[in-house]
Amino acid sequence: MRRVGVITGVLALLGIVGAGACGSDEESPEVQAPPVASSPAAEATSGSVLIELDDFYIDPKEIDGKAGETLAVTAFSEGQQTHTLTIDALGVDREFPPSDTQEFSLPLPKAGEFKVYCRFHRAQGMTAVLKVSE
Ligand SMILES: [Cu+2]
Repeated sequence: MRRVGVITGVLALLGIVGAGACGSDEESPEVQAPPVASSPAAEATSGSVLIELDDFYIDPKEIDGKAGETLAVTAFSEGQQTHTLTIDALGVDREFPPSDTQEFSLPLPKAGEFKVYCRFHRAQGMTAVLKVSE
C-alpha cells in the first residue's frame, strides 16, 4: 500500500512537472512602440511660448517670462506677408516668409517690459509686449 502511494506521488509529481514543461503558455509579448520619450531639456529652458505672426497682428499680445529663464519660442507666420519678430532689447530680429516656422531659445537676462514687433507692419498693429518679471 505504501509503495503505491509513493509511486502515485511520483507520478503526480511528474505529471505536474510535465504539465509545467508542456503548457508553457507564454504569450508572445506584443510588440509595442516604445513610449515617445519626452526629450529631456537639453538646455535650461524653463518655459515655452507659441507666437503667431499674421496679417497684421502678433498673437499673443503679451508674452510672459521670468528673468534668468530661457524661453523656448516657436514662432510661425501665417498670412500672405513676410513678417519679422523683433525684440530690440534682446537682440532678436527674425524674418518669417509666409508659412515659415522657427524655433529658437530666447534667454531672458533681465526683468522689464520689452517691445515685440514686426519691422514691416508695426504701424498696422503688429506689436506685442514681453513682460519679464524678477
Ligand atoms: Cu509683419
